[in-house]
Amino acid sequence: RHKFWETQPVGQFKDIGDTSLPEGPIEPPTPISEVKQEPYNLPNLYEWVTCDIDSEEMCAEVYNLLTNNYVEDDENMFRFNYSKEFLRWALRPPGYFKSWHIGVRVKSSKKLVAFITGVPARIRVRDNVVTMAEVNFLCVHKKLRSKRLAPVMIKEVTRRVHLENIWQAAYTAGVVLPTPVSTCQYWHRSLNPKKLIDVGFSRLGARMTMSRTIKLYKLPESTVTPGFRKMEPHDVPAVTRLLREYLSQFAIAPDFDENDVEHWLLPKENVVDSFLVASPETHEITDFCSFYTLPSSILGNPNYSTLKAAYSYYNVSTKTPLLQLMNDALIVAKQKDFDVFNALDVMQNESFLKELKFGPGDGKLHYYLYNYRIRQAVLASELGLVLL
Ligand code: MYA
Ligand code: JJ1
Repeated sequence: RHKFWETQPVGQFKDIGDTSLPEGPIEPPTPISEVKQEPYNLPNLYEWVTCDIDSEEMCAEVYNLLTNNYVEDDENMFRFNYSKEFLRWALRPPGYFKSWHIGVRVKSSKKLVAFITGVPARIRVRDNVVTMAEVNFLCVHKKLRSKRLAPVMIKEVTRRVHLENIWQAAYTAGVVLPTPVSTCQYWHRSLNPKKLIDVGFSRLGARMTMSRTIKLYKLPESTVTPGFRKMEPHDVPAVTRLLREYLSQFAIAPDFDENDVEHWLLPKENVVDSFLVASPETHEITDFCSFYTLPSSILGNPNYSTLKAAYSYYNVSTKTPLLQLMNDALIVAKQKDFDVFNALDVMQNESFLKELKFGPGDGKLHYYLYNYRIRQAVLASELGLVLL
């Protein structure tokens, strides 16, 4: 069934329920000198390229490939449209390796036709902090699909990760592969219901009119929590402490230090937004919320070309109820003109989704680990990890 994945060190379907298998690495590391030193062979017309995402020209090529060929919904109405600034952010975290930003070109025309990336991350799985690659942005041009290019790309990124003495990876996908460590549901909160309905992202509910729908999703003009403000650079140490403590309760979560928090959570215009609650008296930071900006192209609509979506990222509540904190996040997202606020049912998100009028989407997201066995799939609510 899975000619490629059956050959890889990942949990296999046949092993589900086998409690004799130990949790942890599936195969041991090998000496770096034994890692294949040359790239895998591509079909003759193609060549590998290491993408310099700092270069405006290269970044534009990657952006164009993804804009035209990356992930779509099941009815091909929307396609993720990661911005160049977002790609630069996603691909250059602390300690990143340029060699993990891998493209494939047509030799003759130099056209970029495929892409895959890794970035390093420390991820805690229960009690063990493991250095991993987070693999993302796997994309093969539409005209080159089903030619088994993806397995070569995955093997090549694996080889380059091994060369850095890293032996595990984490990744997410909308498709079922051997074998998910967890499966999450997407939820959507309408901010601009008229546009969402006009473009086919959502539908008028039964016995609902447009004006009743608009009223249903109305939000206050401004946030309600005293001390709610944008995160600033001087907040990095306090946010790191708050987030580390919060994430410690989940089975799988990133092990963020201050450098990671500075990179992943300090606000970056049109890329990531972060807010916190500072006690008006003590200035103590008690709560935190964040979301990232990922628009989708609207395919074939005469009136609209882009859906502006915010995606829930990391949220921590210790004093402000999570429901109120997230309602404030919705209010700022609305102020910033987002059309929809998306969230997965990870961490404690279930506690606010229904009450804040999110509805379940038609998409699921499966989480995977490479070369790390989990005895039993974890619940979405035990996941403390959000990939981009
Ligand atoms: S998830 C986002 C993936 N991208 C898209 O969905 C964009 C639109 N689609 C495409 O560009 C193509 O359809 C892709 C497949 C490139 C996805 N993850 O070349 P093929 C397996 C893993 O003939 P194509 C993301 O970016 C498939 O089961 N495997 O197929 C995370 C089959 O294998 P098997 C996938 O359609 C990526 C084989 O590929 C995926 O032309 C994490 C078919 O190859 C998928 N999303 O191309 C990658 N889709 O026969 C793994 C299909 O066995 C990283 N396949 O079933 C692993 C860790 C590596 C590092 C390890 C370090 C230690
Ligand atoms: O966005 C998604 N679905 C939308 C649009 C559906 C359009 C028709 N297929 C959706 N809308 C309903 C919203 C409605 C609002 C009011 C309340 C009730 C709900 O369901 C889905 C997620 O649900 N997105 C996708 O399918 C995109 C792909 C998701 C998997 C991506 C994995 C790749 C990432 C790897 O890093």
